[in-house]
Amino acid sequence: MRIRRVLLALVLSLAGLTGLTGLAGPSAATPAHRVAYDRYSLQVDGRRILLQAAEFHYFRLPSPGLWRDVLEKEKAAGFNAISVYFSWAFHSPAPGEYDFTGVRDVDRLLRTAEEVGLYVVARPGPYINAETSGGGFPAWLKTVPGRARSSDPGYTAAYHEWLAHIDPIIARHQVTRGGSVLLYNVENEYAVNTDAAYMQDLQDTARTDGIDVPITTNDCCDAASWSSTWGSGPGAVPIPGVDDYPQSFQCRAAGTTWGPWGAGVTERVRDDAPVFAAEYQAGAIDLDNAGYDACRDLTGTPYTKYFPKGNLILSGATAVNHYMGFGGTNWGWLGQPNDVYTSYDYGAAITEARQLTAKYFEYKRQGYFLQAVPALTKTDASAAPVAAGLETAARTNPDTGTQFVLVRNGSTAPVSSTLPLGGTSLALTLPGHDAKVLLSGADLGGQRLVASSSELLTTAAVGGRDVTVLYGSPGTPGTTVLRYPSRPSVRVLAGAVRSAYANGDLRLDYEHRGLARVSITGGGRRPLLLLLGTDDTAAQFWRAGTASGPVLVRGTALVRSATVAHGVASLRADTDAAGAVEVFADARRVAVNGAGVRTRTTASGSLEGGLPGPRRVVLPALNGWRQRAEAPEAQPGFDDSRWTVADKSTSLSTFPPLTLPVLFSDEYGHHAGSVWYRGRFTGTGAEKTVQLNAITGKRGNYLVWLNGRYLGSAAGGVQADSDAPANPSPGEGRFAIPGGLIEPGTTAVLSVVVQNMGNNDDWTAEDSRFRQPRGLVGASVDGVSAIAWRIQGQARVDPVRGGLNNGGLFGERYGWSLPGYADRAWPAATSSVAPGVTWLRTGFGLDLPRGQDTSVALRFDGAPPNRYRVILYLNGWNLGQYGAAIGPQTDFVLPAGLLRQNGRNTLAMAVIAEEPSSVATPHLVVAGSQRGGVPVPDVPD
Ligand code: IPT
Repeated sequence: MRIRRVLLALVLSLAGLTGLTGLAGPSAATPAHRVAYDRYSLQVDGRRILLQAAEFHYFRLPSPGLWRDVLEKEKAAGFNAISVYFSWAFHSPAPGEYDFTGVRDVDRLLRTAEEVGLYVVARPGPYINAETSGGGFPAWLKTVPGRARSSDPGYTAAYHEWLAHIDPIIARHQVTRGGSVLLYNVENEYAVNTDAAYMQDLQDTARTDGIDVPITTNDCCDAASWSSTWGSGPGAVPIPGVDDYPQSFQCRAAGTTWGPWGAGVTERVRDDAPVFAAEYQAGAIDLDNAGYDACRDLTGTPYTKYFPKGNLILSGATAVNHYMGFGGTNWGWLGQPNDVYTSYDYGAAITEARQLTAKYFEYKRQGYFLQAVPALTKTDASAAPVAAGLETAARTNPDTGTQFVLVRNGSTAPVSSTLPLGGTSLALTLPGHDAKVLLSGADLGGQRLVASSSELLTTAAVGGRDVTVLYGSPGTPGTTVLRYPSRPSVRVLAGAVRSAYANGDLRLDYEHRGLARVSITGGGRRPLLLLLGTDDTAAQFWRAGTASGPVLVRGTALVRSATVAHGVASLRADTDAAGAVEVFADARRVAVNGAGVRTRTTASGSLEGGLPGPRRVVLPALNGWRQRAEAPEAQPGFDDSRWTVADKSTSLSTFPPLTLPVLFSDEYGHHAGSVWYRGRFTGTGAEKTVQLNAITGKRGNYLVWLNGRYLGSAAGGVQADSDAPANPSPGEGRFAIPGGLIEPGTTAVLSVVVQNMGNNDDWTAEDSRFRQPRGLVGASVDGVSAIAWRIQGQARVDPVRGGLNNGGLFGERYGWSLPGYADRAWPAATSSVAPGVTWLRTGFGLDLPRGQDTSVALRFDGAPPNRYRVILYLNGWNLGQYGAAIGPQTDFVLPAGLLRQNGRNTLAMAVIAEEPSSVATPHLVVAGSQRGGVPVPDVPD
């Protein structure tokens, strides 16, 4: 027994953590490859690729150990690529300063993609949109002359600096150099300022920097706006991509809306390049604050069946990127405030807490199918068979004759019909808003499929036979016809399946229910185990490739990878409950996560055993809070002599200051979070009103004091852009001055703290939007001719957490957010706070079960508060903002790695209160726990 264990351990360690799988994707440490393409598809070393990418933003998951977790989950769903924006702002806190270490280590990201076996569509912008502050432009770009997203020299010099840093990293990871980067995307939905010289320079610069994979760009909504230059002129890209968001972003409309933004059929733009769906909607931003569950509903399983399957056949796209595969978190001041709050969950198939949702399994059903039938990489539109009451469309591979037939039900009620396919008539029932892609005339391993009304999940050659999984909606009829030179022997192992053989065709009739099993031998072909399931039972299968062929697994919550050696099939798998596992592999024994599993051989020739579930997780209560009020800046005697004098009279913003001096925070180098202003003037005692204007982006506010007396607060403004009418007085606040507060002839001090929520994007490529100022844009006191101002924001860039983590609150400047800060002298929290800024801190220890992936979140009970807002820091990392003005969010994910899973943690809350308030403290919750997972090292402080 002991010896067997040691042997097993040896085999496992030899097998390593390799991510090689049978689904077409790059493999680790492979030599350089040749990339080509034609009108049908991309090709690697002459092999056609069907690119199925999931969009992933590393900057929204600040724990590099978890990148592997998400990438393995994408791979396990049948995706063979990720599409990745690289955010200039995330790496560059100031001109000339770039950071690619720690949570910014994109070389590690690309290495991880290689190890997992995923191609990468690299999207370094320079403009990325993506609901990031400035659309990825660093805020300092607002102070650089020259229209952004144009060939203006000022902007050109700035983006050349970014590309000079990011391109070499991308270049060394190209498929052509043995890496995983297969496509390089310049710009993003560049449609309004159509500066061809700029588009050309982006490509020329990439080529000079060593990019030799094909270049693409993603165009939006109306591809025609760029088609003139997409042909052959300057700026034309070789492989244009088109973005499609059929369901829009009004998540409250979930359940009642269906394709308000069109049919989602990707336009063919060039005849000599494959159709590329550069962004295909796979979730939604929460524009109407419905919460991301509603967004997941809006883009749920029916949507995911109907639209992407329709697009596959109607457009023939052989490259699709699903936006988002995993959304993540707008931590720190990363987000663009007008469209998103802290969570960027996106209603994606994988939640912000890294949990798999129902629609993940729909992507898996499709992903496995797409990789199972190579004939799909080369098809032309063909005449479709007619099925009464249903929409049909077809494509055919000109070389193999394999036909792919889309059958869709656009109504909400089920439709039963018959479809003539492969010389036979198939009975079909489609539930409302359902779609199927049916196959006819396909070679599947050693088998010949004539036609089927069931959809194909996958087919795997395992141990000298084919194991093929077909499925359909539960309770609907299914027919599968297979061709055999002579009569085969058919044995129904489970379920009710009728078979008949005539004229070379074996016809199987059944109802989709549970999982039927049919063993077919003889007939002049290699043996076949046919598994006939439903959507749900098919989705229980995982497929992983090994050096000696594929392995199929039924059960577990996730199979990350597999190896087979010396008769042992070794899986890396997660379980969320104790249960059975069934393994189809050319092996005699099974091991899961390094431990041998006792198995029996089933009638299906598989190995079946039981696996333990996760251990119970107990989270500590959060108590022992300590509290301290700050905002000494509000007091007239505060020493601000080291603050920057704000005395500029001009700015590059197209928004004219309402009063002078210019108080825009970016002009003084303060680009993120809270900004303080102190203004001095000599009073007469007759002053009645302070009038202020602040632009913060949506969701921001500001608080005002005069001579230490709190005057009140106001909502920050959003200056006009092409979406909104011009507002001559954005973010206006008028504050009455109490009698006697200003003594005649003395210096009065005005103190203002402004919440800068992040910058507008530059989607329309008009500088007026992107260059909108942040901070005070107007300040006057009636009868006062001049106010002398000083400004203070973020004190320094946190070397680990980066320039977007902190703003300029007193506590942030003096380390109150950090784990090492000594708060022992702070009194116990009362939770009642005065207007202004108050901090609460506590610590907690965790000892989460090892070898188990526990996702932890911070939860506030009840509705978000109206009168105060909270900035949350876990071990110094700004992981969210809570408050009714900010968004509906009450749960905040604490990513493992930032969260010390087996150690001490510090939680700090900066409470910014507009009125005296009683502050609710949060508690810890388990957002999911599975035995398994990947090792997640702590991110160093
Ligand atoms: C498309 C952008 O290209 C992408 O960056 C992101 O912002 C996405 O939208 C929405 O999440 S733009 C398209 C919706 C017009």
